[in-house]
Amino acid sequence: MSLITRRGLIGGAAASAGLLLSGCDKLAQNEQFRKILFSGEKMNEGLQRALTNRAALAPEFRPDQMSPVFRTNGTRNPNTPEYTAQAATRFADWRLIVQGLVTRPLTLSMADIRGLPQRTQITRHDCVEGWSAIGKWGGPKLSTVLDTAGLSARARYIVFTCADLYNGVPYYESIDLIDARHPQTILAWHLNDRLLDIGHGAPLRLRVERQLGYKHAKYVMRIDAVASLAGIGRGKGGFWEDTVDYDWYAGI
Ligand SMILES: Nc1nc2c(c(=O)[nH]1)N[C@H]1C(S)=C(S)[C@@H](COP(=O)(O)O)O[C@H]1N2
Ligand SMILES: [Mo]
Repeated sequence: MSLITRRGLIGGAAASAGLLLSGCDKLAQNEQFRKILFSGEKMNEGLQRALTNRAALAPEFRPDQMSPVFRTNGTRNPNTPEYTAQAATRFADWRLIVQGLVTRPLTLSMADIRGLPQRTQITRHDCVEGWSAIGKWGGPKLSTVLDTAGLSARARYIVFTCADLYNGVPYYESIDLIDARHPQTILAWHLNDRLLDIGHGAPLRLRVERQLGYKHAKYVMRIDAVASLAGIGRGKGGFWEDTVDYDWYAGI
C-alpha cells in the first residue's frame, strides 16, 4: 500500500469527520476528531505491517544446500484407474482445468504449462510431522495462470483439487489471493532438474513457500477461483483442515 493511499485514507477520515463536525471552527483541536484520525492511522499501519509480512520472500538456498534425498509424504501414488492411465502415457492426455470466477476458463496441457514464463527456486519444505527438505522446484507462477484466466473481481480464494482420494474424496487445499499472487507461488512440474515423479505429485503440484507442507497440493487437476470457502468440503478450505483441524493459514 502506497503513501498516497495512506494519505488518501487519512484524508477520507478527515473529510468524513469534517462532515460530521461541520460547523465546528476549531476542527484540528477537537479531541474527538484527533482520536478518529489517530485510530485510522494506527489501524492502517497494522494492516500495512501484515501485508508487508505476507509479501516477504521465503529464504532461497544454494545448490550445495539441497537435500540429497527429498522424502515423500501423504499420498505417494494416487493409484486410481484414471491417474494410472494418464501416468502410463506420461501425462500426454492430462489437462489442468482452471475455472470458477474467471473470465476465460482454461484447459492446459503440460506443453501449455511449460510454454509459460517459468521460475526456479531452491526452498525448504517444512512438514508439520517434523521433517524438512531443501529442493529445487520449477514451473510457472500461479499468478501467470490466473492472469491468463482473468480473475473476476469477486474471486477471493484459489482452490486446488487433486487426483488422489482420501476415503473416496479428492485431496483439496486452498489459499487466498495474497499467497496466490506471491512471486514464489508456482505450479511446479520439475524437482531437482528432473520431471516431477509420481511420489512428489506428477505431473503438477503447488509450491506455496510461505506455508507448511500440507498446503502444497500434489497431483493438481483443477483450480477453482471462488468467493468463499463455505461450499468447499466442510468449509475450512482443505482436507486436513476439515479432517483434523489443521490451521487453514499455515504460515512459516
Ligand atoms: N494431493 C496431495 N497433496 C499433498 C499431500 C497428499 O497426501 N495429497 N500431502 C501433503 C503433505 S502433508 C506434505 S508434507 C507434502 C509432501 O510432499 P512430498 O511428498 O513431495 O514431499 O505434500 C502435501 N500435499
Ligand atoms: Mo506434511
